[in-house]
Amino acid sequence: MSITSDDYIINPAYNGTSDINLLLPGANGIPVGEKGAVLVTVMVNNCGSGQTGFMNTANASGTAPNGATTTDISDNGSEPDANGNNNANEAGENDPTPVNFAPNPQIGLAKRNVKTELLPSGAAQVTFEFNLENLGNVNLSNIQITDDLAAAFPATCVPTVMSITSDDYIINPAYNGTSDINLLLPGANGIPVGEKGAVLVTVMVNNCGSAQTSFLNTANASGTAPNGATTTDISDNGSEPDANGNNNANEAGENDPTPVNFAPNPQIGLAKRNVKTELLPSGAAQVTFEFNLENLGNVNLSNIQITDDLAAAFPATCVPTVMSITSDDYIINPAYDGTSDLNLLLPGANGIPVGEKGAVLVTVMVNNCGSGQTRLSEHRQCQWYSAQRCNDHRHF
Ligand SMILES: [Ca+2]
Ligand SMILES: [Ca+2]
Ligand SMILES: [Ca+2]
Ligand SMILES: [Ca+2]
Repeated sequence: MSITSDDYIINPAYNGTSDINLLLPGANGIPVGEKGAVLVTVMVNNCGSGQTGFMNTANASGTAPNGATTTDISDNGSEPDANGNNNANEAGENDPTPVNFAPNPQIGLAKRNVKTELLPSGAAQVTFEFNLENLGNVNLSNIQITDDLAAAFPATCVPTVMSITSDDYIINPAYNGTSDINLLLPGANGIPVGEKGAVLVTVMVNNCGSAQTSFLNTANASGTAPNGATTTDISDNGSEPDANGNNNANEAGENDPTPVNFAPNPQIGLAKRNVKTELLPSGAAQVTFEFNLENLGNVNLSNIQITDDLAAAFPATCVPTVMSITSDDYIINPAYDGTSDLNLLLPGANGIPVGEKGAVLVTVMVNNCGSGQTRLSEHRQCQWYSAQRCNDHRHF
């Protein structure tokens, strides 16, 4: 049992029976419009099996400068004045707070397709994340997740489990998704009230054939309450087992299958950032750009290239000169000058695997943009460019 508050001086003698004051008498005030909270934890013993439902209210009081007293009967929840009329002591806002000791075992499971990678061999490597949660009011033992890969990837597909890992549970090393569909070691795992845990599974799928590219897949969770009752759930797609937050994950809209698709989907993504612009006393400007490349699709990409036309970026009379081009991730093109050779990467020399990222840094010296100018300014630069260019180069 405990009583704490960040806002008030609590009454350490509060025991809820002979002393029912939560706050130290005469020691606390509350300014207009302010709020404050008190947290009480109570251990309740010996209720017996016939007594499981309880209703409960608390009372508040305070004194005004003119000596008038104001009181309120608590409302259920965290909002004293739900209708916002500055009167909390009215019908609909004095409702008791229910407490229930009836065991309510509730397990929830979500299944997410983290990554699908199509390999040159024609096989696909699929990674799933399973998120398990105890949504009930009793600890669960003997918890299990089952996922039938033969049902998920039917003949002629041949699924093979490449890895199964968890930071939270003891996994079943014999899981193969076909003859043994238990992800967790049977009898070895439990989950306390309110806790969550995850399991990651990577599966290699071979031999599906070109006609079979779209799959739907569900997993199942189960656990045992202290009274021996069992709770089960069908997985929902994504990482949240109980999207509507009602502590019941096994309902319509929360048992949806997880899609997997083997149709090739090449997707490259590029971002360009102005890391630094340095205006030199000479009137030249030194500009550093960072290019971030990402493989957002499900196939590895070869022959990747980034082009950047500096003559278009900095038109006459500007003279852009590449000072440096570097990358920790790719073989750069040492001949890149941004005018006659626009390729940042050495042609034919670079690839990017599914889900990977990489960066290139380029520093450019820009001279001679305007006669009679000793420094470039954004304002002046914008006068020279068309409106579109001006927006594009606002960083310059
Ligand atoms: Ca009200
Ligand atoms: Ca009230
Ligand atoms: Ca729900
Ligand atoms: Ca569900």
